[in-house]
Amino acid sequence: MEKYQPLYDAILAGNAAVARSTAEKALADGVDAMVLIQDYMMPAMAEVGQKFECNDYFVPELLLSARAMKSALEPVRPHLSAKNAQGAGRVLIGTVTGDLHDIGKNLVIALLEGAGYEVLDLGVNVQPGQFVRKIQEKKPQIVAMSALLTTTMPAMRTTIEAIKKAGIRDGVKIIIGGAPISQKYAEEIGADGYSETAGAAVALAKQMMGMLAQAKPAA
Ligand code: B1M
Repeated sequence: MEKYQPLYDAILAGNAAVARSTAEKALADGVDAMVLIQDYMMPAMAEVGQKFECNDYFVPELLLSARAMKSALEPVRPHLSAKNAQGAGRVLIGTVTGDLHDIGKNLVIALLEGAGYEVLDLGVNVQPGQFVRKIQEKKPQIVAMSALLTTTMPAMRTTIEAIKKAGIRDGVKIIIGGAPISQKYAEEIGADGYSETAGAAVALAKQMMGMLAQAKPAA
């Protein structure tokens, strides 16, 4: 798989054009989309994070690498979705208020769509009221929240409280994730589930859909 090392290198170097063209070439060569994400794209972002921690990279480099990652993900996404049936359920997702990180969220979206979920993406910096209004309007079965900063984690609790206050908590399952989040934190704030990775979010969504089906009164 050394052949696609330029994809890793391009994300690390923040070269969006090369990241995209290498991903396209790999897909055309028949490389599995999940292999590209798991073996090249995610490890590259992990190294970007390490470089930031060592003061080797600063915010401008992070922004360039994030742009390269997004650029590579664009051609990869349809290859995840095409394989699976639609109709698994509807998920509303967003990065919580104050938080601009969206790479992890976008991977969660790509994998959920690949598993047949309809995903409504609210984007980043999503205020609790926006979650509430969209739940009322779109009636998703699952609400997913992402947070990457320890300072924005509490916005997940605030959002759950706003959903409760609006009287719509019982109609949805709430799942959360992001680097600083844990199962313990999910339990503490009253979320229904936590997943450490984007891949695990798919299994979690399936579990949530099963719980909703069981909770339905018999006709
Ligand atoms: Co930021 N940043 N950042 N950053 N950034 C981190 C998170 C940080 C850990 C870096 C560090 O110091 N080591 C640190 C947070 C420290 C803390 O909170 N304790 C940090 C900081 C401090 C900041 C700023 C404050 C920096 C500054 O301005 N001085 C600032 C804050 C801006 C804001 O949000 N208000 C900031 C800004 C940025 C950029 C905008 C430059 C850029 C983001 C660009 C973008 O997303 N479009 C950025 C980046 C790139 C990072 C790092 C380097 C990489 C994050 C990433 O994309 N990882 C990050 C360091 C790191 O993570 N090592 C860092 C790859 C991605 C695939 O992983 O997002 O964890 P991740 O997602 C995983 C799982 O967590 C999970 O699935 C994904 C794949 O398996 N997952 C979910 C995520 N969401 C989920 C939701 C689910 C389920 C699973 O729902 C059910």
